[in-house]
Amino acid sequence: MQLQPEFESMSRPELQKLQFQRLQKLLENVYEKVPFYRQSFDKHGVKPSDLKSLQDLQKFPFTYKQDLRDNYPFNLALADKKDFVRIHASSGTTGKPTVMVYTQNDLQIWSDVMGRSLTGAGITSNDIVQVAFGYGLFTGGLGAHCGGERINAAVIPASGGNSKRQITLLKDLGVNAICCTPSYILSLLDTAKELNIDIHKDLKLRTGVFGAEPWGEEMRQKIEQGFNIKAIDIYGLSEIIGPGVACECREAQHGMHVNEDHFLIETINPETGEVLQPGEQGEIVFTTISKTGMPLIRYRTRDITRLITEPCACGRTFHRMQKVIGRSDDMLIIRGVNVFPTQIESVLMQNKEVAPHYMIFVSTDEHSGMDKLEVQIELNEEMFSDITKNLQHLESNYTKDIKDIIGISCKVRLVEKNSLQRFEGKAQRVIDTRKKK
Ligand code: DLL
Repeated sequence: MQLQPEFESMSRPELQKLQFQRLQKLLENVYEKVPFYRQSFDKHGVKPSDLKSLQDLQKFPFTYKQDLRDNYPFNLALADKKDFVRIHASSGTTGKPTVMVYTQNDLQIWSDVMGRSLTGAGITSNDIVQVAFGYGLFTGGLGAHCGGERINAAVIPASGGNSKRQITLLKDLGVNAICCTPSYILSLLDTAKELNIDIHKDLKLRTGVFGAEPWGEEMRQKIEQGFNIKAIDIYGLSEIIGPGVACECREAQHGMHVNEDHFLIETINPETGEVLQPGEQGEIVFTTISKTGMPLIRYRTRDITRLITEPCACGRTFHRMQKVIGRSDDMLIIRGVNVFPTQIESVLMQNKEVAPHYMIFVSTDEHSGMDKLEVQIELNEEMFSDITKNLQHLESNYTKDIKDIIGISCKVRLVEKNSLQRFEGKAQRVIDTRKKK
């Protein structure tokens, strides 16, 4: 099902025409009204009139997170302050937060793309949707909320946390769909077990829409089996609009359709900046072509994935992005080898005795000065009670499996159920205490 088939199933030539018109207007507007873009284009020797086709976007300079920081809080805005109607911010680990402003037009776009995403996930006006993303400066809560209302679903603004109450709401109100981070739904699964909830009898959940952090296919299986639902991946970032930049369809669950009438997507080689062919893995870059608050030109997301341009069974013509492997800045370089935490996760999730909770510790070995990697894994209840199984044997199996995938050895430590931290929002599974070299 599609909310706006007139856009979602547009022919590619029609879509490209629309994209070109919007892009041309945007470049002219930002060049005229935002000093940062005028300077940046001038420095690069390009003018809006150099855009003769969509391909020509490549001639324009990138925008980085640092540019948002340097222009804190509103210097990148295109709109006048009187036209701002919402402000979100991302905290960021270092320095100033980045601030995003929305006009009425932008909130409408956001509701539309979130409404499309929830519709594509199979949610309708007959459904009750529990939004367990955090509400606040983070865009997850309000984004999913407005999308749910856009499609006339009944929205419960539960926000994150208070897991027992979340389960009570799911059960008592007969909730059909939930939106939260994949790590939080796993934590809710534990709570449901603790409360002796019979997932099949007590709950009416059929859909989960999960995002805001990377999660692999194996994690999807654990969630789908655990809750007996379809688990749909949704992607977005505050700078571009929030959740709803791209979302999987229920039919295929294979790649997230990018709302290309609003967001132009490119994949680039993160080192050279060169634009890659569809299918090649690289960093995702977005240009927002219809926002009026704080539009961004060729924004470097740092997210690594690849584009799928083949037609999809659902009939949408928007290209898809594959599940995100991770952020280039989350990539660990351990003893010179590039490691994405999702690679380790994929090994762990393939094993039925592993509860879906793990932590990755990277440190410096005191004696050798070399990088040391330790993965702590929680075993599930059945496994722990099965004392006949040899834990050491399991540890060495996991060590070998992880080495097979990432190419370096690590220490695996199996830990007791409920001993690892749980997350209500985005998980932080990597603790890196290495001294900076
Ligand atoms: O996480 C917006 C969002 C909320 C998306 C709810 C989906 C659901 P930020 O806090 O600005 O915004 O973080 C954006 O999160 O650049 C990715 O690295 C990561 N991310 C978001 N969605 C996914 C996903 C929100 N489905 C950053 N898979 C992005 C992998 C994701 N990573």
